Amino acid sequence: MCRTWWKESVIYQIYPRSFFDTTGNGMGDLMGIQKKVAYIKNLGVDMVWLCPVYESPNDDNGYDISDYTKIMDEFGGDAAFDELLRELHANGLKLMMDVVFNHSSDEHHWFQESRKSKDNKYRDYYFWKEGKEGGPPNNWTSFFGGNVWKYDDLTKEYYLHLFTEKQPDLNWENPKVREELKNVLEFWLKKGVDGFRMDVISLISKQLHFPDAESQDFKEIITSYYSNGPRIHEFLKELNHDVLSKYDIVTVGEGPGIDIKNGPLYVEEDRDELNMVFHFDHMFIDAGPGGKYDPLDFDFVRFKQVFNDWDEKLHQKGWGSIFLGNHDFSRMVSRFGNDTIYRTESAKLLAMLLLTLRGTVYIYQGDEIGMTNVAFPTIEDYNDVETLNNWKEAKAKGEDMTEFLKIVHRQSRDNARTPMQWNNTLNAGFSIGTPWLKLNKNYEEINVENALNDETSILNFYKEMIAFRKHNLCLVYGDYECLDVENKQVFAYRRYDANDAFLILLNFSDNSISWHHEFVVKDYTLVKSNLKNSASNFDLKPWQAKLFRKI
Ligand code: ISL
Repeated sequence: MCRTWWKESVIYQIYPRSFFDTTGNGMGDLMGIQKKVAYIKNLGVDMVWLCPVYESPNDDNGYDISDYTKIMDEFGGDAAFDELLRELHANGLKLMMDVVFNHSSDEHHWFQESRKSKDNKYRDYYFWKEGKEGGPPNNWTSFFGGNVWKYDDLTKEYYLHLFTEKQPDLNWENPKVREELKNVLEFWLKKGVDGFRMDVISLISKQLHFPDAESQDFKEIITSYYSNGPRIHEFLKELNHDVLSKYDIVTVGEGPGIDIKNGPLYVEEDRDELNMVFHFDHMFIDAGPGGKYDPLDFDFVRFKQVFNDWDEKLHQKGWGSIFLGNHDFSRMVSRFGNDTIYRTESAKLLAMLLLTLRGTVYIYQGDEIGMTNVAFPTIEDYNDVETLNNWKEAKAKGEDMTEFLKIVHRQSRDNARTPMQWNNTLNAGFSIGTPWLKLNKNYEEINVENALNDETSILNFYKEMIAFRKHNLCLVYGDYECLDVENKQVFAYRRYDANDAFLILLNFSDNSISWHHEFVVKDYTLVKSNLKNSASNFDLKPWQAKLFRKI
């Protein structure tokens, strides 16, 4: 395994709108991130991933871009970006941009032109089709509800949008589109950015005959119809060859429909496509046939199996990305931990999991202080387009909306988007204006200032674990072996190389347990735990995490 900076990196994901507001308009901005560079640096991370900051009408909070080379004014505009990049670099931090190339905004001038007439030179930048039997060209449903085809009266044709109707899909079949997007990458690379996260990159190549979907299961529809289209790898190789390979950068492709079979094809080193992918096998583990708003119980053994399978598949020629939360999912401590009586313990346990697996580690803002899900009392308090569309659909179907609100509490993307909790003053110190999304009321207790002042805080545990990983490259590159896979309570694994060996025991439950295995306690010495005064044995209290080194 050859050493590479991005394999050893810990990446901190920022959702700018919710990070820190310096202008008082209730929305975070780039100047706010700049003010917090010292905080980020102090965590010990190497790189910042910025969710989209470009010009956008914000139908999907920036994932609908109307100008790929301009920074949104509300975030501080181009000058604020240049300043932030300079400040990050001056502090030895790298920057990863989020590029949304599967679709643009309908307010992008390419689409504005494309709509105008069938012979407009931008027409083929998007997918336009005639209807079928008085309806849309096929029966596909959008990620955010409703049919994926929107009728446009002007030219009496439908255009494709896999997400909202304000996010028309770009036509990668058109070489001009590919050239435009390569120029966008070059534009940011020339400014000095250090990498890209590529939004829904698995969807860019379409099945051009647009067959009707013959399944009711949304996961199955994504895999069989929307993702991994016939030219996906050709398109990625072209991007790599023409642009990416010329720079010392990192790339991570996000992708619904990326699974254990096709995932390696995106990232194996000799294929020259991407460095890593974000797959969702663990993140959609509790999604039923209807998607995440049709939730299932959490299957812990399956959860472990996902990490095992991916490690096994990628370890020779590829590289994984390790994450448990982002701006699209509920808070990780509320999902995988216990966010009530064991919040601190379980948040630290999850930190230990993240920072002892093989792969590049991604930490989402606020998880380092154990921020939790929020339960707003009414749907009017929610902002996320996915949440609101699912609500409308459920209502139209006559579902019990009191029950549905409980699903919203559990699954809404707004759980992860409430403003960052800096201190216990007005609006958690996030903004002096009215925040664009309400805060989680628990900010009086859960906030950065408290965490910095408490040496036993979740934040300080993250710092310790990040530093420990950096000093023990065995935790980055060493082999991974899961032990006792069928155990319904404990995630147990070894990391080892020629010089070192670690044993990690994580009790994912509210009950104590004595872990039994052929390993002998006296061969191991305890080096880290999330509880004070932990004994160097295999007994685990509720949500206890222990990391041992082999003597
Ligand atoms: O958010 C999801 C589940 O709640 C996913 O289905 C998500 O829509 C999918 O993973 C794609 O996410 C990315 O592209 C979307 C954007 O809304 C997300 O924020 C982004 O991460 C469309 O650009």
